[in-house]
Amino acid sequence: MSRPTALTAAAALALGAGLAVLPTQAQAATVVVSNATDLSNAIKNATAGTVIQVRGGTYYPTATLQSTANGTSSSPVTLTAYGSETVKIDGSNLPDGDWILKLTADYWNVSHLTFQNSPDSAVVCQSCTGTNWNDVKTINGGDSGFTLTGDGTVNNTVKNLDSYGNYDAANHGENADGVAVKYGSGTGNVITGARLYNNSDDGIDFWSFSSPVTVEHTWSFGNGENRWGDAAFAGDGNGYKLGGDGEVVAHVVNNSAAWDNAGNGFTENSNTGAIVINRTTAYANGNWGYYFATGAAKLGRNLAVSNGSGKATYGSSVTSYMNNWDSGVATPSFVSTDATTAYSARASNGSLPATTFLTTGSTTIGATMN
Ligand SMILES: [Ca+2]
Ligand SMILES: [Ca+2]
Repeated sequence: MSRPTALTAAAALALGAGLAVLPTQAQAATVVVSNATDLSNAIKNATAGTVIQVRGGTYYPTATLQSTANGTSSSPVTLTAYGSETVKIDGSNLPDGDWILKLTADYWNVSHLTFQNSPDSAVVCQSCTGTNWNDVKTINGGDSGFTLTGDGTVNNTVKNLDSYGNYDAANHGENADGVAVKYGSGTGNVITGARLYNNSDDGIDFWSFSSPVTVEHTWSFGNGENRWGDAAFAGDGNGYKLGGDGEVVAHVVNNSAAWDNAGNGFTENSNTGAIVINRTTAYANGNWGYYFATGAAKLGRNLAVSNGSGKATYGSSVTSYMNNWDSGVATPSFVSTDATTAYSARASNGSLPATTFLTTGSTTIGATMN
């Protein structure tokens, strides 16, 4: 009493038992891979419901891992580490200009993977709908760490991303951001729980993206500093660059922080839309804490301290209320200005590490740093 299996079917064929045609075998629902070739094939050949589990180790693909295979909302494609094993996918053997992972696909869940040393961007999701990224790292690459781009970029969630050390040498650091949501459109995209730091250009950049993106529980720090000895360094170093290229978009940033960025903590970057910035903290950035000179941003309950150019500068169309630069609003003291714990390992559930850095205990103003 055994069910037919692929093995018995193949054995029957070998025995000439009359099976003229074997049906095309769909990729098994769960695929465990342990080398770069199998990883590449599994990604390329995925179908709705495929679960790709990557064994621990460091993988060196020689071509971009890519797929155009869609999952569905009820049967997504899953790409994740096997068990609790540590998986690094390293771009060191890729040709110049290549990305490590490119999806032009819908309904993928990607988690617990590190993408490092890419010649160009590490991860690019192009015109993706319904993808979920959880506990992914994009580090030390040659352009932006994590990118959403293209029209039809809808309902994607990037949760607990660490993106750092990215630097585009060819352009002297001008372009490599921690997260880039650029050149496209589509609603429902959320970035939450991210640490975006020590990238050559900006922490977050929404250049030429024409639909609102939501950011929350995110830390953007140390971006735009020349850490590469580049004599012609051109990184901008904004913590949150919330627009550009003439798009008018009401992006939203809640409960997030920017510190030690070379440029502004938070900036509209000429986006004249009604950007909402609520309960954030800008500390020790090189230029302004908040720079909203031309648009109609709504700035509420934000805290700016020790920024090089000052707390905030904004035009007459901006709504500013209950920020520590508004009249009658006190500046609470920080419990700690030592950022060391901000670099600590994440909690076991992937959330930001516990810290007192930049906390104040206030229930009315500034980021809560969690
Ligand atoms: Ca730039
Ligand atoms: Ca940028």
